[in-house]
Amino acid sequence: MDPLIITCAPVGAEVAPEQTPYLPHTPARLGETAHAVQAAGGAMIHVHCRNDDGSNTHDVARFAEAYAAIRAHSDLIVQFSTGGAIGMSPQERAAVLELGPEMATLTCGSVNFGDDIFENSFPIMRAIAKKMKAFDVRPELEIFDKGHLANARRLAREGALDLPQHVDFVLGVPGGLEATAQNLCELVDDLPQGCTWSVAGIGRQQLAMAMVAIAMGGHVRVGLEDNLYYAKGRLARNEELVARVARIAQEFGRPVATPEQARELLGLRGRKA
Ligand code: KMH
Ligand code: ZN
Repeated sequence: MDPLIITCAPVGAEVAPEQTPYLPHTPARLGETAHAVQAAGGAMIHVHCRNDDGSNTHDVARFAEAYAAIRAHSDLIVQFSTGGAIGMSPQERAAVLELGPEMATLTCGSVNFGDDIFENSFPIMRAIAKKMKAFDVRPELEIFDKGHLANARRLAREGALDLPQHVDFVLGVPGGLEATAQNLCELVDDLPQGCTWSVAGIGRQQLAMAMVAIAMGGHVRVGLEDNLYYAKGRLARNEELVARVARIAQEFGRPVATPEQARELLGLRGRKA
């Protein structure tokens, strides 16, 4: 099996700083987290930004500051969110692509998101995909529901998206596909030829999904964006969640990818620093 790529999603848009002292909601704290995540075995960081008061922002200058802090403290693959937070406009979500990160997310369909709707109509997806091509940013396809892979194939048929790509299954969002081994296997069966994949289980399914992915030869995303707890009643630090997955993979006999090995596996090498 290929070395395991561990992605950390340390912030997200849904967790409030009041919920945990470990949310790295400033660029400086993101830089420190990136360092700790790489030391723990992480290869990629999925980035959302906050204002100092913890509110969500997709301000380009704030992302530039976060990007510089992460680069100063780590060699992680930097992946920006274009999902942002519920209520942000598509233009706001896509503006950060102008900074030219190595990767960014492309969510492949709308989905109920708790009591809200995370809106990703075909015009929104086409516009984000087009901007990714223009700024040479590699997409990671975010799949929250079964039909989202069909949407990605439709975008590819239209020429809006090149396939294969790296795909992340985000399972267990209330309103999306549940985080079960059976659902994960069905999604993997349905993957377009040549795609690599990871899974991000929400809440306490994070660890279970990680273990299934390690065994199946997929890759793993962990972090406070998706799960606040290390164990029942015990808040987690991002790097602890990464370290636990790295430890389990090593016990299993699966090596953990360095950022450079991850770039090789994802075909990112030589694209940009
Ligand atoms: N915060 C969610 C509404 C992404 O980063 O691309 C969307 C999200 C997906 O987190
Ligand atoms: Zn995200």
